[in-house]
Amino acid sequence: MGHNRTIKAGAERDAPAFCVPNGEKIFGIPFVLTYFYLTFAFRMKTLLFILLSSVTPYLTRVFEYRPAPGQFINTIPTWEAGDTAEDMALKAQDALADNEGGMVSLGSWGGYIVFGFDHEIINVPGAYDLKILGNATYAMSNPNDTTALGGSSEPGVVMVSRDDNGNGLPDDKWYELAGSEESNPLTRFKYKVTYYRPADNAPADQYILWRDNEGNQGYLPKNAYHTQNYFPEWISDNSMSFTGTRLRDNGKDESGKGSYYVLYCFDWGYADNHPNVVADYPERHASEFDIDWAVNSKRESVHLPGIHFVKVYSGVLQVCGWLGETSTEITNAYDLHPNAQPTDLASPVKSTQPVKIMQDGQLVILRQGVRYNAQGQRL
Ligand SMILES: [Ca+2]
Ligand SMILES: [Ca+2]
Ligand SMILES: [Ca+2]
Repeated sequence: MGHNRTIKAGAERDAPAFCVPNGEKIFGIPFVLTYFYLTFAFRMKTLLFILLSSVTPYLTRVFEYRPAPGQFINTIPTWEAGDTAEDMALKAQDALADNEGGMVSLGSWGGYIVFGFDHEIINVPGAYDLKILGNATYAMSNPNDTTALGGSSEPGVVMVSRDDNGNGLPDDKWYELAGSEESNPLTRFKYKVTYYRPADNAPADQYILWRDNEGNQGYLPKNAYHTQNYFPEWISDNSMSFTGTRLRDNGKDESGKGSYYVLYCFDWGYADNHPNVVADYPERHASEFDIDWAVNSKRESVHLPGIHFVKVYSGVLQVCGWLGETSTEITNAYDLHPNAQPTDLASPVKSTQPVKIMQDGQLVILRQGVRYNAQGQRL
């Protein structure tokens, strides 16, 4: 066939295979026309893809909701007698999916939610890819007039996963997104906490016992505002364990007498950390995440072409007086560029190159989870 002969001839001439002599025909059609048709068809396919990809940018499914104990557990969302873990995941989904705008509380440190989207969120190079909304606010006033941003920041650690085996389920490898506390010496990796079911007559200030893998222990107190059980009712075991990254305590009693706590924001890279919209500081990209922040369990940067699943867990283990334990809340999440197309569908490969990201208008180089500026100085 002319088509094959043309390619061979082209190869022998050490020229591009589609370099067809003037007047030659492919499938009986003049080459120039064929080229035009192919280009047209390709553009139509692209157009069709965009028209047919009626994806919603918002999260569509909650696969798992496993909060740690806390003052909003069994109420946000509400547990009703007989509800199982699956029922509670569905309730969380009803609250969050498809831009519903409800809220889910993750309880104390480690408590988590796993949700997904109806499409792959593409890791657009050099761009933020995902936004996660919570209920953090900045403090209206701070008696100590500090310039640090704070208020009700309850940072949650974000993990991402790609549906590599294509079964639609989050049973693939997970990667944490390394945020601003990645190189903080107070950040504890591979941390583990176990919470114990309280006795019916447990005192309010020693309500839920926790023990960690470093030999520490403490209690989550019960407060007067929330009188329901704080241990998830649908969990039949007498303890719950969680593992992950524990971020340093961010709460401070600025009144000195326990009446006014400020929970300070970390710079970037955590959910429920900054307000969802920071109109005065659009460059802050509050609550936005770049898939290129992903690190593996050795805290080495990895490149993911895209993700389907997100896990968020409460990242701080602290109790702030009458405010109670710090717990991440989630209200929504969405793809920042839902019409992006997959351009690189290769399996995740460990990046040997440093990742370059833009942060607040500055070039930041992320190398094995550590941030450097353009001059190579550690940030
Ligand atoms: Ca990106
Ligand atoms: Ca899967
Ligand atoms: Ca919160």
